[in-house]
Amino acid sequence: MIAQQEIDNRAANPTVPAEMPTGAEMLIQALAHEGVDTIFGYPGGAVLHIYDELWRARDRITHYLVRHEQGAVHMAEGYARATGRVGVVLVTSGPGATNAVTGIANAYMDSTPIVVITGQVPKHLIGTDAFQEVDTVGITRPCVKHNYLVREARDLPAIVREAFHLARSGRPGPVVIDIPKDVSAARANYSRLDHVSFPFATRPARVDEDLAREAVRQIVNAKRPVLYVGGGIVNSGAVDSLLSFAELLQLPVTPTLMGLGGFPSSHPLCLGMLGMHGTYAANMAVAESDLLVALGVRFDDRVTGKLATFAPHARVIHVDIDPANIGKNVTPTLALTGDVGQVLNKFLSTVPPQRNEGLASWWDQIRKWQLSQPLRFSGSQNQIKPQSVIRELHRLTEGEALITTDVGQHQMWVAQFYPFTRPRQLITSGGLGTMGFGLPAAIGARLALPDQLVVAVVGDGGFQMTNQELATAVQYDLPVKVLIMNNGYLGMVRQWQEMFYDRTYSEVDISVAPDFVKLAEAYGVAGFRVERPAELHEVMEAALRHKGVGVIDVVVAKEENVFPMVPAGADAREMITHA
Ligand SMILES: Cc1ncc(C[n+]2csc(CCOP(=O)(O)OP(=O)(O)O)c2C)c(N)n1
Repeated sequence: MIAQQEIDNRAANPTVPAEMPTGAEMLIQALAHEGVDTIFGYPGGAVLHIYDELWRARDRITHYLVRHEQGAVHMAEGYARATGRVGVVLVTSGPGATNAVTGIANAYMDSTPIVVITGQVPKHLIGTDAFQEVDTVGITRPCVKHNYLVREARDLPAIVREAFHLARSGRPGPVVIDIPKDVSAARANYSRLDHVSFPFATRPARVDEDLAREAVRQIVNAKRPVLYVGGGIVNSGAVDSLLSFAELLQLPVTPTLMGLGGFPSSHPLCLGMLGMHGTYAANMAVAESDLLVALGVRFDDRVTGKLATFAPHARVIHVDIDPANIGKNVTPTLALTGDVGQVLNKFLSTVPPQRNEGLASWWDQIRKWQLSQPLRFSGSQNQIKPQSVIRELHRLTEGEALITTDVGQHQMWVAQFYPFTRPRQLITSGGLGTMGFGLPAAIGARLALPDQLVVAVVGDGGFQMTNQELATAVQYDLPVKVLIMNNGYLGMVRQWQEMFYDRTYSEVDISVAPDFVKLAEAYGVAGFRVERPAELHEVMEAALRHKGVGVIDVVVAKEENVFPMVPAGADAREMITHA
């Protein structure tokens, strides 16, 4: 009997000799050539040739079989963000591709380098509403750096090369390669491409000397400067340069959610996170600053609030690698397009020996804001306060854990109460705000960093979106810990309803939920539960010490709110500091 692959081969190109490699073989070769040893994926009809080939390459490339394609992409994101390497995903056509879209959009918003390979129906069926056909290139176009529909097997090596280059260069992001089934079956000449010239290739632009000198002049002369730093600091590896620059000029620093860990939270120059749930001091400093130095940020609305009154007295210097970010939301008075690490190094070499008289009065003012409105919460004897759970987590892990989160109140409490000290220590869904991100991202991060304690802090809502990936963690012995902040509500939505919709709790009660300890046990995972404040320390300690995968269900106060809060679209000075 002729194998299906051979039938497809012949159909694809009857004249090509059988000894030439198939598209699937070329794909695997090209991936190996990129140094890929890890793929997260889920098989299906359109990728059978590729899976067949992958099986033969299993000593070089390990495939991690997930339980849902969204999980595969988040795992690749966790893997990429923990290491800076490109994460790789393989899924089938149609529903496989559409299930992956949330992850792709998430990676796009958070500038995470991943390559997603999707199967497609054979070329001659494209456009016929074939079984499991979907226009993957069309659907993903707005949320990828680039995507390809591969028409000829012989193009695969160059496309893979270029896709990896695009994913990791400039502002990193997702790239999709859509491969029709007949293309993965077709035979063609394989040429290892060491010297592909990329039409998109962007040579890192040299930092403009004059602009850099002018920027430093403005910074040195500013009376109320603030460094507003984002994920670009982490992606560029600019952490040391940022620290040196801030210390040299004694500049206050406020990181975004994506920038947390890009500057040590415990450093005296650090004002804490800014934005909707940022610290009072950070938001006031930005509101009163005369010079905002924006480094690797994109002026997200969760940071700026009402644009018209954002940093109203400030000149703005914006440094970003992506020219599309410059002037998108806020028009800078001085812009430098380029790698933020290189720009900071240029700044460092440009700082003149004479400075202004110093920032003593600015720092006095900032310290007053810090003292008047520190991050705080009221304790309780009989209810576990969610903020205290994060504090306890910080204590027990000595501040060293790599934390991933879902999206919601728990995510903001992590950002507020777990002081991150190193880049890539917090992996969270910032731009898209994807519930269900935490567990799969933790699995990917743990795989990349086998000696690292990885804790996914999740909501009881978000956990139920991807909890099936516990099976993946068990199958591959990736002992992540899942800390569920269980408030029985879609907490962040409930908070908005309490504050802005007259306490109309419309469709946020999720108290009908599985017993999370039993659910964990059903997956062969150790389950722990904490219901009283007095047990918190002991149970969490035991759970974190547990060698395998662990789920800790912490039953927290149901109606706690995240403060401070700048209401959406409001001026930072309209911040609500407490209930
Ligand atoms: C996939 C998805 N759907 C809906 C939302 C809107 N949303 C934002 S936060 C939130 C509540 C999250 O509840 P939970 O996971 O229990 O976390 P909590 O806020 O209680 O900490 C919702 C529904 C979202 N961010 N992502």
